[in-house]
Amino acid sequence: MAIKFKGVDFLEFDTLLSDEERMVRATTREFIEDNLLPIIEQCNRDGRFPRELVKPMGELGFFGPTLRGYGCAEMNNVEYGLIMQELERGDSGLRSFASVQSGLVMYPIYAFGSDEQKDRWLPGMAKGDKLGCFGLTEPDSGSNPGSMRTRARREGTEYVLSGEKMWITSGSIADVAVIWAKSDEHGGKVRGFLVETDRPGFVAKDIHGKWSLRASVTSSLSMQDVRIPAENLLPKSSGLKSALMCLNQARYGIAWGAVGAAMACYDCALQYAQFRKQFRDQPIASHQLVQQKLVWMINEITKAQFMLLQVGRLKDQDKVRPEHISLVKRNNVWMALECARMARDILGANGIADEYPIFRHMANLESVKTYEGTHDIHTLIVGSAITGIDAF
Ligand code: TGC
Ligand code: FAD
Repeated sequence: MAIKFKGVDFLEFDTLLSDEERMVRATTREFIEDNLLPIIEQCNRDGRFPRELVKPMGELGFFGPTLRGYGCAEMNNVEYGLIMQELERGDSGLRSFASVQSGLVMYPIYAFGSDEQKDRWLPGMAKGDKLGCFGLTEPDSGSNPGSMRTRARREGTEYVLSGEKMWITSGSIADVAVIWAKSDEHGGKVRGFLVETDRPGFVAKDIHGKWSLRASVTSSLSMQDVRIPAENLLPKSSGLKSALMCLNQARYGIAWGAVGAAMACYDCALQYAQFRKQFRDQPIASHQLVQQKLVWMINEITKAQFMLLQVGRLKDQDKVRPEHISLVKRNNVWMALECARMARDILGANGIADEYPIFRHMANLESVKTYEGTHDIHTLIVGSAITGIDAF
């Protein structure tokens, strides 16, 4: 039944893209179709991250694609977004990996790191030779990271880090962790630290039993008096704001990625509805209620595409504000989850089988709705921007 994916473009969105942007999307799409789609259902069943794809992704320039130098691909933000869209059309887990590597590890090293730190880490990370993770969330500190307990104290030429981080993507496969901690030396202000994961006292343990993002590694990190050289402080990080600036990069990519997951669900449901017959030997696509669901999906996917393009162009001009990114993260992940639920419904019983990608996307999107700021936290960020009143 499966017909090759041709993209979703109801309103000639593609006419607003450059040849290069379309080419980056085509390359990523081909990579996912050739390399991820044939194995993803088994990875999801086994709870296995397809690590063998990391190096080829590095060769294609998928890591840190908007950074300048250090072997990065120097793309614009729409190209970056289109990569994330195509990765997540495959699986949110692979997009998650790329979000963390690019937006949450390479970006802070690039933006807040010393020249030595950039030279040491960025070229290897761009190639996929070195992997990173980002430790902000703690067992008792999720939506409100300012309440974190992890501490860094200065002892001579070293910092000593202690604390627990929770729900950390790529935690146990990372070579380096970007750890956010309150630094005694800086009056308890939050600072970023680069912690090599083979340091004594650093332990990463995987979280098992996930119903969502099964093809992604999620870990807890424990740090007991982990000693790092003083030069591992990210020198230009300053306060929680620096950590939140990293989130802007990753949230932006998630907003594009969610559209990829929505497209996968829409495309599958459309094909199924044209093929599956019920009542009078007619395809179920001939029923008005089924059409209504498909129209809802194409309508919302189309709106999301145009919002993203505007946010991407603003980002390229350095005019994007955090609340713009919150608006698209919030809207697009919600929209994708609704598409997944409607698509699952259209497939009837087949909607729960992993012969089709829909239930996997639906389960993944439940995490995507929560991480990088929950749906409701993004509501409050936009609410604060338009009213001038924080309601956290
Ligand atoms: P607040 O006082 O509002 O802000 C502190 C300072 O930061 C500034 N700021 C931002 N700057 C840049 N970008 C942003 N997005 C910013 N948001 C706030 C703010 O202007 C202020 O600056 P200044 O100069 O006045 O000091 O701080 P708050 O503690 O009240 O926090 C507000 C809130 C709720 C918005 C924030 O805490 C938040 O975003 N919470 C959500 C936490 C979150 O998103 N965690 C994500 C963890 S990482 C993750 O989930 C990775 S998943 C990866 C994957 O697998 O894909
Ligand atoms: P809580 O903050 O406890 O929120 C629970 C509920 O309360 C939510 O519905 C929330 O919206 C609501 N709520 C909280 N405060 C308010 C308020 N003021 N007003 C209204 N409602 C409120 N973190 C990292 O640092 N690095 C990672 O790599 C990472 N990867 C992740 C991967 C996965 C698969 C998952 C699931 C999470 C990951 N996270 C990561 C953690 C993620 O960022 C947090 O789960 C998220 O920020 C929410 O925190 P919490 O789970 O503690 O929920």
